Amino acid sequence: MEFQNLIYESSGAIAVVTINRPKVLNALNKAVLQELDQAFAAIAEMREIAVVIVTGAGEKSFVAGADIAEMSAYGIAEARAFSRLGQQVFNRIEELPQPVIAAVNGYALGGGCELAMACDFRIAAQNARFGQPEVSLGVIAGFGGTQRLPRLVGRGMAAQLLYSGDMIGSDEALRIGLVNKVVAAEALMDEAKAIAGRIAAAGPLSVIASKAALREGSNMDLKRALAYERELFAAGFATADQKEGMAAFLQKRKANFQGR
Ligand code: CO8
Repeated sequence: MEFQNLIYESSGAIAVVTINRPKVLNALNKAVLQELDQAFAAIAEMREIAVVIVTGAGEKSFVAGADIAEMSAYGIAEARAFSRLGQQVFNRIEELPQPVIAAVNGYALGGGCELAMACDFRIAAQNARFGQPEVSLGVIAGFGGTQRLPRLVGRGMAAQLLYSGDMIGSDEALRIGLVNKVVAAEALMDEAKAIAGRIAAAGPLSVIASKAALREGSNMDLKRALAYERELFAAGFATADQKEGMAAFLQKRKANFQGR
């Protein structure tokens, strides 16, 4: 796939989507959001891709937010449409069947932090910085930050970050559960690919069902969520992968999953 503002690469079952506007620290304008929307719509149909990694071009920034230059002249209607577009794209990432890992290689501010939070989990470089600085621009987070941040780090910490605009470093992000792991900047992509490789080696239908249970269940009460999990669990027993996975265990060999 060819884009103006993104780089799409794949190797085996792992795809890497790189936001590529390094001169403006990979700020998200409408064009980038539209391309992300196209890229993830296409990846959703690619059965050969098991995992996606999202990162930013350059050494300094993952994504330093929505494009302030583009937004500065917006009126209410354009702001609402921009927020809707960003939310739609990030929902698409959250609803992508395959897992998405954010490899956060520097600033993840505003819309950048929101993009990282729409991914399934986050691995950060030591120099990563996170924050929702919208209040310092006279606006609020509008690509899901007020909703995904408290779900990830709890309401108290989300309130502090959203009201103060404070930036936090990677160690604090690890401490509050915003990221799963912090590694040296030069090791970031290798680490993300190593985790992606382990996911890609698992039963693909099981990974897709686990993501669906995690995502859909978090929007349900526990009783309904457990019923949903039960149905997905039972459906697994209609697959060839279940037969293969359990036979491989009993025969003390590595499973060869077919994704059916
Ligand atoms: N938008 C546009 N341009 C940007 C952005 C951005 N978010 N961030 C950086 N840039 C540009 C700078 O203007 C600069 O351009 P130029 O070289 O032409 O002057 C270039 O990138 C390099 O940036 P700096 O010179 O500022 O680099 P520093 O190392 O000095 O500082 C910072 C790095 C701290 C990251 C700084 O650039 C910064 O504070 N950036 C803005 C961060 C921010 O406030 N992000 C939140 C944006 S708002 C948002 O994301 C809202 C999302 C929801 C929208 C809702 C719909 C309406």
